Amino acid sequence: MDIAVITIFPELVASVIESGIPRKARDLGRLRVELINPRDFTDDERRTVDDRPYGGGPGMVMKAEPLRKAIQAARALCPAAKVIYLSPQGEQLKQQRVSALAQEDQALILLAGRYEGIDERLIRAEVDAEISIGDYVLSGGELAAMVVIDAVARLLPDVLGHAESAAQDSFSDGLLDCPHYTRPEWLDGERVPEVLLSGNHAAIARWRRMQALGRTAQRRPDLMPESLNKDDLRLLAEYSASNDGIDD
Ligand code: 9WO
Repeated sequence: MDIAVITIFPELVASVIESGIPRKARDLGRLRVELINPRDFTDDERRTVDDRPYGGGPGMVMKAEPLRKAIQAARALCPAAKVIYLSPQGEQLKQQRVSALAQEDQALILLAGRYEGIDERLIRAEVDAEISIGDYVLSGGELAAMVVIDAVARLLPDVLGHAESAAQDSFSDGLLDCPHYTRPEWLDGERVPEVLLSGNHAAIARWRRMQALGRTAQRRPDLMPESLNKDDLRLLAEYSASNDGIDD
């Protein structure tokens, strides 16, 4: 999958592909990330990419022309790419959208704004979609672009080993994850749940599903499926009745 990121801080975005899963995806040839700096498409000595907002007010606005030229350069590297602007005004990113982006395998051009934003006429002319990673304002779109790169990279073929992809499946249905434990068996007077020491894989899978359902109902009821099958309803009832139970 080809991703071009348009940013005046390429060194910030470069860090996301220097380690971890995105690095593995790149090394496997499953991910290519190009970094394009709009300052390289300016024609003044100061490499100016911003200017004062019409109508006055605080902050500066990113000029259209350097961004337009940067997008053109990105399109030359990533033909038929989808242009995504990372902004607080965008559609909130969810795992389903990440899966769709990874499965479509359409090249992406991620536009990371700075200052107070981008000239609206550039957005209208060049942007296909706006994505937000949450309801807060950052210093720029770069961290959001890195989130998209990391989340998509994990879903590219061969990137996650079988064990990890199995774990991936455990909450790919939108539930929160179950709790995890590792050695030592006792920590601060608390022992690892007995079932996890039993070696009974069916019982372990059942316990993990119960924990995922119970924690989701407790912490993020908005993520709960509209209807649960008989087995899940029973697990949820067991969770509620246990000491991990759901507060009424
Ligand atoms: C800057 C500013 C300065 C003075 C007064 C008001 C202001 N608003 C902003 C602003 O919103 N800057 C944004 C910085 C413009 C678009 C790029 N930036 C950004 C993207 N901040 N946060 C995001 C973002 C992207 C995706 N998901 C969440 C947040």
